[in-house]
Amino acid sequence: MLTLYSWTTPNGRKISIALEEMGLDYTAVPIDITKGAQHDPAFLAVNPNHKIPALVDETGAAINESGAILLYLAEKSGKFAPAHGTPDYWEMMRWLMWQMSGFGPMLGQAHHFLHYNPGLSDYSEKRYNDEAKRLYGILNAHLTGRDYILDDLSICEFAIWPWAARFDYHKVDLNDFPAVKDWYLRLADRPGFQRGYAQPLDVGPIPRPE
Ligand SMILES: N[C@@H](CCC(=O)N[C@@H](CS)C(=O)NCC(=O)O)C(=O)O
Repeated sequence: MLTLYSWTTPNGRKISIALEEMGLDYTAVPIDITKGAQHDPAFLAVNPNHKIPALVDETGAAINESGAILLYLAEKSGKFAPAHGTPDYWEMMRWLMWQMSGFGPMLGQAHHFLHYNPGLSDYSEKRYNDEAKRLYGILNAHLTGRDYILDDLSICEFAIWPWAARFDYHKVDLNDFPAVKDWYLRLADRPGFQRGYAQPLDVGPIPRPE
């Protein structure tokens, strides 16, 4: 049994989507970061970094950092990752690191300035919206003519898709990135993505671009 500590955010949904698609048994424990639950001593015993997601396996593993959790789950399930050390494995790692260092932190900054604190800094709004669009351009070029980031569905989708689901927060029109839009909507129709999106709480349907 696995215990996922999470909230209704992109980094949390990465893991619940992965767990659903992998068919692994888990319990989702809500950590309401809007009320400061990430600072509770009981949660800090699981993740001293004060952030969701965190995963505890009954085998004794306790992991934080969503990229590390995805790699752990791919290894545990034997699914959604190419064989270790192959060129495809490193292609997967390249996209996972791209998400963890760019298409996550930069979009998070865009959310801070464009969605949660609009009007505070024109400079910052432009800087992070421009960077969000640059990153979508990279993803769009890669996905043009392909169904998935790798040859098949992989943990790269679990890492990247939940951030694209916040397109409204970073003020990106998916119609400007047609290959990303097709990929996004195809994944949004998967029952595993829908179940994972609704964890640890169901806050409404997956957003769809007009
Ligand atoms: N690099 C971390 C980032 C985790 C993260 O930023 N989590 C956010 C929610 S998406 C959080 O817990 N924020 C609460 C806070 O910063 O106090 C990961 O990928 O797991």
